Amino acid sequence: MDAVRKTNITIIGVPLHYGANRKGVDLGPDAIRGANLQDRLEALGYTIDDLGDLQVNRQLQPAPEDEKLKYLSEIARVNRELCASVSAELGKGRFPLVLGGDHSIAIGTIKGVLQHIKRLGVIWFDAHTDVNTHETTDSGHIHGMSLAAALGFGHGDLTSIGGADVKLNPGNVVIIGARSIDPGERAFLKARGIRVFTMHDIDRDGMKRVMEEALDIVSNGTDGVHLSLDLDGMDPSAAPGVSTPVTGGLSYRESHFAMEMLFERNLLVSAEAVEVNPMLDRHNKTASAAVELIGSAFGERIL
Ligand code: 4U7
Ligand code: MN
Ligand code: MN
Ligand code: MN
Repeated sequence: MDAVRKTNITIIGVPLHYGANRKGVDLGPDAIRGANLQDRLEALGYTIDDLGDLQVNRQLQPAPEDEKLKYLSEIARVNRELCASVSAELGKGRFPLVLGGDHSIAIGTIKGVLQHIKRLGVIWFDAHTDVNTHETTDSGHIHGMSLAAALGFGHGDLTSIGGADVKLNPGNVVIIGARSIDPGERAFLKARGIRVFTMHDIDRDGMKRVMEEALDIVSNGTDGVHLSLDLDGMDPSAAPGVSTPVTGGLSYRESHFAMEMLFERNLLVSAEAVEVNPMLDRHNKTASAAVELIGSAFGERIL
């Protein structure tokens, strides 16, 4: 492991909502910035460069209801740009911190990181597992397909981003907080042997044991870890402003404790916070939770 604690962070906003097919999540990057992300990280001693937002076409015609890859071409285009930007920042020795937008942007982020770190571990914090493909999806929403695409499964326009042979190893991925898994996803996760820590596991074993095991898995035989933080992993009482809330989620403190344990192991090389939807939020609570969780992952302490 040579994942250093990088002190130079680059913020990249991706105001994309097409993967969720729901307005509002495109306002996520500014809501997160507005919750004082930069000040908070600077107070921890990091140097921040905010590149602003990638351009997203705002005028697309509505996708047909039965379309299984809604807004594929715009999502693929934005993700290719994101992949290039993330890769360029890592190439300069900086830490990419990507602000979503819906979770489809994980494809571009992860493919960009993989350009530099071939053996990459991933912590996928989420109520969902996002391993649908156009063959298994009901909704046709690409934010439910992003982990599959980063593993090399799904439509070629998604899997080819950053190179079709550039992909995650399923043995280096853990999902934490899952409680809504589609039948096709269940089969996928079983077939690929992906370790899923469901809410049941967390209830039974506690976050401490779950994170110890999760961190062992993502650090074993890897050269760095990416954090993909879908705010809907938290319980809707702590993070109400998300595109697809699911009851029975991680508490505020469980989520923070997971981030604090992650910081203690000094594994992170990149991170993203996604699915913050200010139009469904109350008092910017979810954007604030995102900033607070990022703070913990970067070393904030209570005392
Ligand atoms: B998110 C879903 F059917 N599985 O595919 C789907 F439940 O990035 C939800 O985790 C996907 O928020 C949620 O549409 C994607 C659904
Ligand atoms: Mn997700
Ligand atoms: Mn989710
Ligand atoms: Mn969601």
